[in-house]
Amino acid sequence: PEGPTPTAVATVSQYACQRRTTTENNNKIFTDAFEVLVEIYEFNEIEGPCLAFRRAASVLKSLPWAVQCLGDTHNLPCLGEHTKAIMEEILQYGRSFEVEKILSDERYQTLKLFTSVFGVGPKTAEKWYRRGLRSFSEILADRSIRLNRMQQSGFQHYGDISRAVSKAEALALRNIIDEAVHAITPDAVLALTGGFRRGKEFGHDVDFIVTTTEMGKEEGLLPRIIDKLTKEVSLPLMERDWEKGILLYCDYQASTFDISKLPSRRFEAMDHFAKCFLILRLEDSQVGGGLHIAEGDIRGWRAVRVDLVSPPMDRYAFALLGWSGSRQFERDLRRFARMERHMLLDNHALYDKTKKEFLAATTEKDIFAHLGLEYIEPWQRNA
Ligand code: TTP
Ligand code: MN
Ligand code: MN
Ligand code: MN
Repeated sequence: PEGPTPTAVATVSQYACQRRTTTENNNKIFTDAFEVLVEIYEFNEIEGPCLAFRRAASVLKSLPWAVQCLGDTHNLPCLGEHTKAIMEEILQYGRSFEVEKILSDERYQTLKLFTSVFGVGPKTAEKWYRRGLRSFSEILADRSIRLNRMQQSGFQHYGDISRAVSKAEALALRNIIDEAVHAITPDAVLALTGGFRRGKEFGHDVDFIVTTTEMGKEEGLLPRIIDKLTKEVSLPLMERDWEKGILLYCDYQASTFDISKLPSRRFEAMDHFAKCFLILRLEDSQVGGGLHIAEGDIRGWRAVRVDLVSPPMDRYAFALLGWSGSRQFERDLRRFARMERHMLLDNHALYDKTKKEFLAATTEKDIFAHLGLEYIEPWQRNA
């Protein structure tokens, strides 16, 4: 095969933020297997191996070549005994028996199914599994289960929101939101972030940062956008099948941001910016090239998950870096900052523990420079 060989490649860092990882994955047969193991360890709340397989998958994703034999991996970081045993199985038999056993396990399958519903996390899925529930129809028929509003929407729009969002759909949504925010304030700033900023062709949702160039004016911006989307109708009255606007679901969380707080050490903790988790109705006519829906679907619209986050402008670079992902890239940025630089990084700020001061940034490049890291472009952050 063409392309670089293992020996032609320089040392691979243990940190994803020191690797360039595009959407092209040359080692999918291994990383798909690792991702199943990550899931099952997550369901079982076993952190160590979960992290180990996440890191291993991330290292293999960064390689511009495919691993052909275990010998190819001897210079690579983050590949432990268990990881190599799985890789060996795959190299030898084309599949891993340990992974296949998990895939055919009823508990794994059920938890995977239940957590695929918007608003259902591993805890709830486990609770339902323990009650003996195995399917959506059993959940929906169980009178003792009270679904929250998020889960109700999750079931209501399950078909649509479990279907991938295309880049064309993401761009159509950008136009809709762009129009809404600029009608509210001419100095609005809107940025597509998340997976689509990293160059992905498909995503599970569409993520945006919305703010204003004038500091403080971003307060109240999300409620005004939400209000506008509630009133917005995409079809003439006669043709609408709902009396509602394009806003099908909205969970708004007001800002709890405190400028004086040190960056959080817990990555999984959410940031403190105002944000909303939405489900929007997107019309076929709004998407260049049409909706990404099933053949034979004649509704002419689909539901899409959209996240909006609204940081104050002086936090923009940190929010953009934090919301561009990937999650593994973010984890390793923070770990690198802490372990290698004695600094604390999160979606709000960068703090130097040695100098006991916050480091200002107006661009992502400023943050990489403060950390003494080579700049990694968004499309190289698919760790
Ligand atoms: P996601 O939208 O979950 O993931 P993604 O866009 O990388 O991939 P997908 O195509 O599946 O949607 O999250 C995007 C980034 O946002 C991710 O790096 C984590 C970050 N994020 C926060 O920092 N805080 C939050 O509260 C949430 C929900 C996400
Ligand atoms: Mn996303
Ligand atoms: Mn995701
Ligand atoms: Mn998201």
